[in-house]
Amino acid sequence: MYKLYSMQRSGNSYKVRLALAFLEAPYRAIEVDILRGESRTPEFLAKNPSGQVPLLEIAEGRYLAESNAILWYVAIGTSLAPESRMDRAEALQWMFFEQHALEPNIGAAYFWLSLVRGGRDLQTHALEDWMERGYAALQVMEDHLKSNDFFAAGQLTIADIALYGYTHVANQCDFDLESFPAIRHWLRRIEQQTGFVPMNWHPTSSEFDTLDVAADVEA
Ligand SMILES: N[C@@H](CCC(=O)N[C@@H](CS)C(=O)NCC(=O)O)C(=O)O
Repeated sequence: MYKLYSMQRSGNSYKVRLALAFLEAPYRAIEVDILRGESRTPEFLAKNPSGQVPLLEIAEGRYLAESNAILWYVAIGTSLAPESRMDRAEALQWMFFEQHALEPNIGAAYFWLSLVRGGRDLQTHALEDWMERGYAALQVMEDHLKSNDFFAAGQLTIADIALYGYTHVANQCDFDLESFPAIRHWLRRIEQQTGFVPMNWHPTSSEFDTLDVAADVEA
């Protein structure tokens, strides 16, 4: 069974939890509170030198970082990972877009405005840039979705899951989706897919441990 180090309110972590839910793949979730520095302890850095979640332990001591790499790993061989050369490349195209155009802007705004107390005051200098670039990314997505139901291969794939992670919380960090009707329809389309789980969903308590409990188990 996979072991997933993740934080409940991290969009990057949610992307992986959402894919595992669609795939009905069992896993043990270990909550890592990045706001309390739990991803920067020597123990965690030994697992992922980047000090970030999500992190998937595939087998004893075998770790995979980067949400979109994890999405590919868990989805290969399923309908969530396109098969043809072009469909795969297009899924990757959108997943790179997610990491350079969406996540650094809407993800950053979500982190500082929604998760960090006083974050708005700490980041006033950056907010304007995040808004401008975030809206530009949303416009690119809107234009694609005007004539496509999904981002790649004409069906739900990990490209949609990657983009859903932060787009669905954009309204929680000052972005107004009113003028992006195609995005709003796509969000609802994802939410109607069989197996969808919201960001605040977590596996049952027996499978859901905190970092401390996991440390005890491993000791
Ligand atoms: N490119 C990485 C970004 C991961 C990332 O930024 N994770 C954040 C939470 S959403 C984190 O762990 N931050 C803690 C830190 O950097 O100390 C991915 O897609 O997985």
